[in-house]
Amino acid sequence: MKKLLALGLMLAFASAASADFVDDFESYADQAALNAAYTQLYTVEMGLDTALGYNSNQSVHPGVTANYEGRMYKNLGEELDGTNANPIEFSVMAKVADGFTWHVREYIELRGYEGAGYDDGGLQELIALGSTTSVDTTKWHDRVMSGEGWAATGVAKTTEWTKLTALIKTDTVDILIDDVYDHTSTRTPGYTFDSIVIGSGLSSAFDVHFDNVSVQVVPEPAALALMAIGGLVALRRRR
Ligand SMILES: [Ca+2]
Ligand SMILES: [Ca+2]
Repeated sequence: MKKLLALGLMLAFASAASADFVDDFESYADQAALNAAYTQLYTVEMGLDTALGYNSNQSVHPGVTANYEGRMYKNLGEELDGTNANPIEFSVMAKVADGFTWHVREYIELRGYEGAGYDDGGLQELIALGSTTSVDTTKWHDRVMSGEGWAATGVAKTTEWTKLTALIKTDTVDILIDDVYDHTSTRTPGYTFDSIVIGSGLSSAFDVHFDNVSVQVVPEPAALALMAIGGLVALRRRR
């Protein structure tokens, strides 16, 4: 019975969290391999760093770039929407280069177009996580295009690896820093997401490394508990 219960719980959790997009950048042997997986948008590429990662060996970074450089995208191959019952968890580990000043415009974006992917029809929604220079430059930032726009979080930027998360629900987006709730933006419901963009493509006087980019639909804890109870009831009935 215990084994069956454990199996039931494992199945409940496995089916609950579907990883729609995860990249820890460890699988790329070189820049050419990264470029085969992503579409580089500018001459100066979003670079693969094979000597620095978050608890790992590799990550990506744009370097110190001039205008319109260091930016790449990848289509998700599906349309994802977040709801209150099943939010999209969009997260990244980010680290500003050692010795940085506040002039850092680097971020990653989850985008939704009218069509099936990046630049296919009109841009409907965009959620960004990272660093910009337009609001309180000392803090980590986020952007919800249909909601608050660019906003500063309550957490200061440092050169330590920091987890930035957007929990996208029906008509709100919760922002978390290192898994601690920071604030909530409104958003227009119904727009679905289809692409990931890494790097701003804007001039930035300091470099930022990105690792563990993740987009996945996750049930709320309450929904998870219900699924676990459901699995338990189902197992008991089978006995
Ligand atoms: Ca890594
Ligand atoms: Ca779309």
